[in-house]
Amino acid sequence: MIVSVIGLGYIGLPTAAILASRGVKVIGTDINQNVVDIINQGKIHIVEPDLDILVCQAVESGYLKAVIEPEKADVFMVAVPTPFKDNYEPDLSYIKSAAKAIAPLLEKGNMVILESTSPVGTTQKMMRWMQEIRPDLNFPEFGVNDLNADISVAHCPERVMPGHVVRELVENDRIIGGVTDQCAEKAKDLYKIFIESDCLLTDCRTAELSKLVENSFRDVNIAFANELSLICDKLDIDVWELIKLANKHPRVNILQPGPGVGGHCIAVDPWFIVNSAPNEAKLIKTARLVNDGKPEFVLEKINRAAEAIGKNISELSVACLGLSFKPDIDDLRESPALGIAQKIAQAGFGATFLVEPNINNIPNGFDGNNINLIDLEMAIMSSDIIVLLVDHTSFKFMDLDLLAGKQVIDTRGIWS
Ligand code: SAJ
Repeated sequence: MIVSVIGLGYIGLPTAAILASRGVKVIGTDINQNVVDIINQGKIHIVEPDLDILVCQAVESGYLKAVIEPEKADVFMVAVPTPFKDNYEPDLSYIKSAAKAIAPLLEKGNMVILESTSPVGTTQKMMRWMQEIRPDLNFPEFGVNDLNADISVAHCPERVMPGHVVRELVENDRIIGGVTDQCAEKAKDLYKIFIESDCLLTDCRTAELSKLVENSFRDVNIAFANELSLICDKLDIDVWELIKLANKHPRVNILQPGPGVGGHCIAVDPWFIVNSAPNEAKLIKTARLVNDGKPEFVLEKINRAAEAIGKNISELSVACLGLSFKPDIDDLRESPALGIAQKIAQAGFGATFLVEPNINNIPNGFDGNNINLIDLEMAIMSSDIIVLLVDHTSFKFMDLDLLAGKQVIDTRGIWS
């Protein structure tokens, strides 16, 4: 069996490497020549624990190779991005391109699996895009088992947590949503090659919504914590102590407030539900707005800290600790920490010191004077205002005496 994985990013590459490690021949495709070259050297272009070893072994053993154009295979797995457009409408253009690239290669008996997180109905749309190019092939109809169908199509959304991808790919239960029951059964046979836990069969529409609901559930719960942080600020109560106490109740489990919600999943996926059911998804939409409003609140706190010092802001320096969207990774996508740091850099302070242990250069999008990427201790010693934006491990264990006499805004509650 040959498996073609389209898109060698945070999900496609680990999936390709795990399959290859189980003795499946995998052809990974990516539109970025640089990514293809790096992988073919047995290296990786992202930061993810243990993935480097897995990819190195997969390439050296000859079971994984990367190419720029898809080639013939028995199974095609699509793991491309599904961002949203300016108006929060889903952008399915990457899936459409993948479908158009796969369609000419399809042969009777092939299977196509959509792994990308997608709005309800996308798997069927992907199938229609392929059918338009290949009217000679008999694609299945949603919910109708057909022994004469030439192609199997399913949606098997990924659910792995960045930072734990290699372990979670194998250990997490997996939802397998077929266009028909037959498609789901066939997809299960593939996933059982590397999944050690349950493969849960359903239809592709339910699978699509399940993935969106999982991330919306988390978003709504983080929004609850973020709203509490605003309430506590107004009532002068320590939100971290409050949550710790409330969580002692056997049926209460409040998440942690922060500077907002980032990443390419939780900050994006709930909009796909809002977009498809705008009148019904009221709570989900409000949660998104609460979480997206949190960076403004942090910026307001920084202004108040500057006022408390009583100097002109051009005479003050600010240290921004952390830029990534969550701890101990280099991923800056949709990062509220990055957005806040960029706004601070433009605000007219004398200097902005950035501390991000997981990157080596100042990212794009920083305008303003005197912006420096430096180490933690130096940044704190050189700054009047310290803004903790990401709970990186190294920040948790720093010498807190360094903070004496500084204005400190700890958006993650790690020093309280
Ligand atoms: N965050 C908080 N407070 C918390 C927990 C998280 O502010 O108590 C923030 C984080 O700082 C970060 C954002 O939320 O900015 C998202 O981080 P995360 O760790 O909650 O989730 P992701 O985006 O890394 O991964 C999620 C996971 N989904 C769920 O836990 C339901 C993962 O399992 C999914 O596979 C992934 O999205 C995805 O790819 O969809």
